[in-house]
Amino acid sequence: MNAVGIVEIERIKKRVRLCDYLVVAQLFLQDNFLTERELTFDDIKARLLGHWGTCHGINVAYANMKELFRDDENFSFALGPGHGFPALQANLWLDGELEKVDPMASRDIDGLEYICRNFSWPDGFPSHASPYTPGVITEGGELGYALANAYGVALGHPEKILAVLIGDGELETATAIDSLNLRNLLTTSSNGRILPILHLNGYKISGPTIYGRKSERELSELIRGFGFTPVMIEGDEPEVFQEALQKAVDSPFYIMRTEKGEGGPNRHQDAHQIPLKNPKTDEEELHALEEWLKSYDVGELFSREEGVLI
Ligand SMILES: Cc1ncc(C[n+]2csc(CCOP(=O)(O)OP(=O)(O)O)c2C)c(N)n1
Repeated sequence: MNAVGIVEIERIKKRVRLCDYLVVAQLFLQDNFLTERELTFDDIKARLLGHWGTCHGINVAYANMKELFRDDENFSFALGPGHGFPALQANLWLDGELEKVDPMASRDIDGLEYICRNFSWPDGFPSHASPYTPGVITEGGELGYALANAYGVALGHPEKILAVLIGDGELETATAIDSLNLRNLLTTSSNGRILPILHLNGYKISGPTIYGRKSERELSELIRGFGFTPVMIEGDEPEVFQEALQKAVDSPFYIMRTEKGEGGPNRHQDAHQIPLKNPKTDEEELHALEEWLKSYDVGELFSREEGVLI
C-alpha cells in the first residue's frame, strides 16, 4: 500500500477529471475531441447510446484504489456495472492496458480520438464491456457476478488483492447479494484479499434502489450480518476516500455514497443513460454539452503535443 499525500490526492483528482471528460467525449463526440474549437452539431454522434450516471463513481473508485496500490502488481480492480463501459475504457486507455491489446489505442492524441470516435459506433467498440476489453470475463452489462468472480480469482492466491465495485442496483441481484456469503467460506490465509465497494448512488435505470432507500443503520446492519465491517465514504472527495481506506477494520465493506450523475447536467434517474437527448439538433442542449465538457478543463490534463499531463 502506498502512502497517499497531497501530491497523490491531486493526481487522483486530475485522473478523475480526465476520465470523466473522456466518458463524455466517448458518449457524444465524433469530432473536436478536445473541444479546441466551438462545438457544432457536426461534432455530435448521430446515435447516442451508453451510460453516464454510473461513470463518475467508477472513475472515483478506480482512481483511489489504483493510487493506493500503485506499485503492487498483485492488485486488481473488478467492476460489476459493465454498462459504465466508457469509464472502464477511459481508465484502461490511461493505464496503457488497452494499447497492449490494441495498438490503435495509443496514449496520445491519435489513441484518444480513436477510443472516443469508436465508442458505441458501427464496427467500433460496443457500449458495454465486452470480450474486446482486456480482463473482461462477463459479457455486456450483466450485473451480479463481480464479487463471486473476484473471490474466484483470489482462490489459492494469498498474494492477490482485489477491489470490487458493485452497483446498489446490482446488489439487488440474487447472485450479488448471495456472494456476500463467500466471505465466510473464503476468508482464509490461503486466499487473496477482497475489498468490496458498494456504489450507493441511490438509483437503477429509472427508479430508486432498495439499498438507497434504507437508512444507514439498516444497511450497515445488513452488511454486518454477512460478517463485514461497513465503512462509509460520503461523496467523491479523495481525501475522504483515502481516510476510509486507512481505517484498520476486519473485513471492510466500503459504502461509497455519490450522487448519480455528479458533474453532468442532471441527476438520479435522468442521468442513467444519455443525460442530453438532442445535442445534435437542439442549440440549448449543444450549449449545455459544451459547458459540461469545458467544466473539466481538459487542456490542463491532456495536450495534443505532449499527451497525458497527469
Ligand atoms: C442481470 C441484469 N439485470 C438487469 C440488467 C439491466 N440493467 C442495466 S443497468 C441497471 C441498473 C444498475 O444499477 P446500479 O447497479 O445501481 O448501477 P448504476 O445506478 O450505478 O448505473 C440494470 C438493472 C442488467 N444489466 N443485468
